[in-house]
Amino acid sequence: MPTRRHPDHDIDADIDEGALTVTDREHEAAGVPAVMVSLRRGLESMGPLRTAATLAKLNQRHGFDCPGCAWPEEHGGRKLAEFCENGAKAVAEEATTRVVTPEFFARHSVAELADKPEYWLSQQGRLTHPVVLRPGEAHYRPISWDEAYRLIADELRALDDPNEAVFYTSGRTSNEAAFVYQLLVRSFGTNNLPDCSNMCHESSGTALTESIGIGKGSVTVEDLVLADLIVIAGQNPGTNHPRMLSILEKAKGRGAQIIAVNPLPEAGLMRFKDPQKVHGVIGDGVPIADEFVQIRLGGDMALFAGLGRLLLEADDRAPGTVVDRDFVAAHSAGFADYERRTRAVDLTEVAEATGIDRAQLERVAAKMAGARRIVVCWAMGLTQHKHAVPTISEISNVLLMRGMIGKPGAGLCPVRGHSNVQGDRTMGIWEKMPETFLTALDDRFGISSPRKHGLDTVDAIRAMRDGKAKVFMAMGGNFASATPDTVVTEAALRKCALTVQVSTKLNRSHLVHGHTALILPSLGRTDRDVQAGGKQQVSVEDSMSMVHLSRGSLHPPSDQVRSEVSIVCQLARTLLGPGHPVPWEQFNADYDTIRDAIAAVVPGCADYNRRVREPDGFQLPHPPRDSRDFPTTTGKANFSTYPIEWVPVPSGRLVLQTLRSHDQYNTTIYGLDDRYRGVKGGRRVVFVNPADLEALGLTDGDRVDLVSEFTDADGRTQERRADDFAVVSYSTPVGNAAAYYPETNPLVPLDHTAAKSNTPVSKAVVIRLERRPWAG
Ligand SMILES: Nc1nc2c(c(=O)[nH]1)N[C@H]1C(S)=C(S)[C@@H](COP(=O)(O)OP(=O)(O)OC[C@H]3O[C@@H](n4cnc5c(=O)[nH]c(N)nc54)[C@H](O)[C@@H]3O)O[C@H]1N2
Ligand SMILES: Nc1nc2c(c(=O)[nH]1)N[C@H]1C(S)=C(S)[C@@H](COP(=O)(O)OP(=O)(O)OC[C@H]3O[C@@H](n4cnc5c(=O)[nH]c(N)nc54)[C@H](O)[C@@H]3O)O[C@H]1N2
Ligand SMILES: [Mo]
Repeated sequence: MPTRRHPDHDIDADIDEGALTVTDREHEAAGVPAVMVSLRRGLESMGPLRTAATLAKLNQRHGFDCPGCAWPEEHGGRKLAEFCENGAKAVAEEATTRVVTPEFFARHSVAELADKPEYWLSQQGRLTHPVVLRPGEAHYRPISWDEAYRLIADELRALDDPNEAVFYTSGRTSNEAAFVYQLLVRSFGTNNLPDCSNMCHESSGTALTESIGIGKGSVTVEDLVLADLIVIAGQNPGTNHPRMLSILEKAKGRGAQIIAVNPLPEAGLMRFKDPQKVHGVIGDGVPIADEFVQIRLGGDMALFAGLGRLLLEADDRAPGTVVDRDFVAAHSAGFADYERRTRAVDLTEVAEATGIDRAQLERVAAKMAGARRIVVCWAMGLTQHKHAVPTISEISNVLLMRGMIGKPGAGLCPVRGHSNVQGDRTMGIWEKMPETFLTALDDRFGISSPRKHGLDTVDAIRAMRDGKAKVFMAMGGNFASATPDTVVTEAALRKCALTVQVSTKLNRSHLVHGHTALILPSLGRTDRDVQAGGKQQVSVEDSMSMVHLSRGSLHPPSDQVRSEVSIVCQLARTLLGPGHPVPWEQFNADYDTIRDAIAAVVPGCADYNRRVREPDGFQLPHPPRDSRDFPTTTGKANFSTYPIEWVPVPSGRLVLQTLRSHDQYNTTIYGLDDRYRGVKGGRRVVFVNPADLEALGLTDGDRVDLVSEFTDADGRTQERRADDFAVVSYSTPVGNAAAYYPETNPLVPLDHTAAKSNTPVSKAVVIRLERRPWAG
């Protein structure tokens, strides 16, 4: 078994942004370069033995679930290599043999580390020991686990009210860890459980709960393969869900049409070479999209409303062929209002909002009218807008009208981000879990969970900013970098009495800290997890509600690294005392006992221990998908009639979307290249339409500062800055720009959030470009 190596000196990631080069963007995704990149990354971080051992177990029945995205595995015969380039990178990042030890913290002060870019921090390796930063000190120093638990417990007990503590979760936490974590937090007395989902698919959950009664997607992988029309809106699968591409190719092989709705011609949407097939490795690849709808940022609600009108008109011409009258009558509510509103949609406004010409709109409508099985997929391009909830409801409207829910090959497919973000919600990580869940929890354990709703991510930042929350604990993630309005958020975190980060790797949130700060190193998905009761396994839920086991097998970075379950259970024992009714010690020793509790509390999880051990796990119930039952307020699927909103571009300004490069996992930066978009050696770039550049008197390569402009509730204009970006002329709609997250998070105003879901509006920030004074 190869052991972790202690580097002679810290890994100096090449962070020279001066080396930036921009070439033509690539027109296709994957193929040979993708295989080579994944192998190279593996070899660099893990060496040959570990690379072979990990990649062979990735997403296999007896292996571990990929810590990358939440895309499901295919049932039945899994391919030997059920992974993708970016999954392999995610694994290499976690299984790296580089380590961040107490000596590392002795060498580097917090102030020094706070000056390093996120990329450098990402590359230092795995955390090996619990460390503490005490008030007034310059360095993190080792602390024993028991002392760390006591410190947290003391700070929590010193609060005037449990609601002064905030407990964040990122989406990699297993079901078992999530379940015990929310149980600890509710036993302590608060529902302050914000999570990354608040910034991610919250808008999808909110919209789908209103329209179909459950906030999860209604399709399986098999449905995608059976579909004859797949719409992919606001999602970049070639980078963020690469395993989805082979499913799309399969669907295409059966004759499916694919429509891509995106401001950018993303490589994975245009052409695809399957690296796992010989024909994918040579040749030109498979064209993915039959129709590329290059939509303006935020134009999707108008698009789907316009399509709704054209579909109603198509039905007038051939009654009963487009509108599924039986479905509408038996299963839906609100169709008459929807029909009235939608017939009056102004198609000129649709053209202005979307930037799509009438001919293309009619072509897309004809495809939607003619298809018998439609799936619509989406991700952050739809959820991170002011009008995200109405936009997703509008998609629902169109599918409901066509009766495309609860039948094979059709449905709604929000494509989730983090590998277990959906499972964490199922397990109770939510600031407003329903009463039925809380009652079941209380009944099982004899506790009394608080009923007052907790804080979500944006409200948690406000509470810390205003001194109303004083202890911040994070189960994974990188709160300081991932959240909006970096300057405000960092100041808020610095006001806390205590910040606690349970992490696998070093990140900025360790350096933006409260008066006292703790870093608690945890096992990741790939690590072996041995407790008093023997070797443990955990379970996760994918984007399509499949729950299955994951078993890590690698030697952990040090014997001082603990599992998330263990950290929660030991903290709970210290905080809640020996008389507490939850069997924390038993939970810690044997995760089967946690799964028994999950079976008793979480809907759809009966007999969890047995079912999760079936070869492909089991699927959680989804009433609309399974039986066309809609657990909404009306008991039917609800049509909605929100007023149509879109995002005009103020004159002389641009609307900016913040997105991922091909070489990052959220705030973890793998490298400085965005191969598919032709950017190499740098991340501070802003993609702008050539016509806008001309109008602004700028040329390719000019250096600019990005200044965001936001009008607050009092009508005042606020400005925020992110300095020194190179301009790249790019195929994006006129008036719409793009730049990478998290470098652009300082530009996203805290109060600019989606109606109803409170998700930060990361895909429509009004900016102006200011030429840097010394640039040519
Ligand atoms: N390798 C890798 N995989 C990942 C991640 C990662 O960082 N790296 N992150 C994971 C997470 S947490 C998530 S949530 C997902 C994110 O997956 P994506 O949602 O694909 O991520 P983004 O990079 O934000 O890309 C948004 C896409 O939507 C488009 N878009 C932006 N605004 C609009 C709009 O108004 N309308 C339309 N129609 N399109 C728009 C953009 O051009 C871009 O193609 O990926 C997950 N998987
Ligand atoms: N501007 C802008 N902002 C955004 C977005 C955007 O598109 N634009 N996207 C938003 C979205 S969709 C999301 S999901 C959030 C992501 O927000 P987060 O989930 O908070 O951020 P990540 O970068 O995924 O977190 C990375 C850190 O998680 C830790 N980690 C990794 N694996 C594990 C594990 O197994 N256990 C533990 N305990 N820790 C682990 C590592 O220490 C690593 O440094 O960002 C959001 N922010
Ligand atoms: Mo996400």
